[in-house]
Amino acid sequence: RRKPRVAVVFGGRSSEHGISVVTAGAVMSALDRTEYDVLPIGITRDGRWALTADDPARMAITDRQVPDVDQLAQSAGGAVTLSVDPGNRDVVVGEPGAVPTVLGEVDVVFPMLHGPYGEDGTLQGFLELSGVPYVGAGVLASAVGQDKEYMKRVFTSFGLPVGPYEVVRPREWESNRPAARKRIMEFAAEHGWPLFVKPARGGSSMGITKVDDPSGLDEAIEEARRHDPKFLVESLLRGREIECGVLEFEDGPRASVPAEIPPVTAHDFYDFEAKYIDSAAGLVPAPLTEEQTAEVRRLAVDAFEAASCEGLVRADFFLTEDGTFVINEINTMPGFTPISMYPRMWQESGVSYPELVDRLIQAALNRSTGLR
Ligand code: G1L
Repeated sequence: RRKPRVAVVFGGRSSEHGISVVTAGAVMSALDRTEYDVLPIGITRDGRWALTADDPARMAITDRQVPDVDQLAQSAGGAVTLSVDPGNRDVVVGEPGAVPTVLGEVDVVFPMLHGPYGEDGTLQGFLELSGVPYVGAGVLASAVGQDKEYMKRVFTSFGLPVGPYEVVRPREWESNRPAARKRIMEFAAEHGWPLFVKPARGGSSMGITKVDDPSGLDEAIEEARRHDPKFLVESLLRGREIECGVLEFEDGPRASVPAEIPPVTAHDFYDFEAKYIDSAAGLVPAPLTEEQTAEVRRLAVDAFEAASCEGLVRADFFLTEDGTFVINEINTMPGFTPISMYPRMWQESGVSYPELVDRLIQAALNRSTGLR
């Protein structure tokens, strides 16, 4: 029996290029080499694909320097063109213009790219067309997880509690700003200030502004629209921030113990580790009552099912002052270093980091490919 070959795809044209490289290195270190062959495929900051060395040590942060696919690619002989032959899942690499080399079959892809073209369903669609199984969310769940409007619409239609929001589409903003502003002002009159203005798509907290009064609105909208022409307005939800991990087991999705993210302090905000590794500060398990814990775990699995997730998801909630949970968002590609919240919640639930990586690959391999 041949060992399954796992292609780890990382880097990419995103502001989180470095953290993607670090995370891919951690996944590669955790992969049991007696069970799997590993093919590291980096994508440079300008979008070229490169086969890099199987050397996780070089993918770690050293002296506060975040690694980079360009560096890794240089030492591995430079960038190459790379494609997947849909017929037989062969990965083909070649210097531009030269005779391509067939590297052989890839059995499963571990996609580790942040934002557009990585976690929004486009890479997943390419892998579907190529007939290659891949870890994590499919096309639909990835797209839902990337679009805050459709995320809320899906949750609402499945009976999950969401906070108040208003959406402004590009056509409305471009053709009738006064109407859009009026709608936002009515929203503020009903729900109060401050408001949060957020780009509809895109990860992390990029492009999000807290607006305290009407004078800051237009600037916040401009900032959000630099990331996405569609934006959302949300009200401030007072309460505690609770997260829960969901992982697909052989018999279906299960929820981890929940975690609590304490309010951000000025120090944390500028802390290098906190910013780049999405780590540390969370309390695992969250200090909740038994009933609250059961409730948030049930909601997390419901969110996984509502968005048709596969493999894993991290569901983020607010426990509001009246004691009810509201779902804020799901993340189909959560922070995934061993000290990130998702792996920590599973560690505390009895699933180690290497076991997590193994379960995700097994779930991907067990999924049928093609039409389902
Ligand atoms: F493939 C998984 F398991 F679904 C997966 C892929 C990527 C989980 C988590 C991530 N996370 C990342 O790639 C990132 C946080 C480094 C950037 Cl989105």
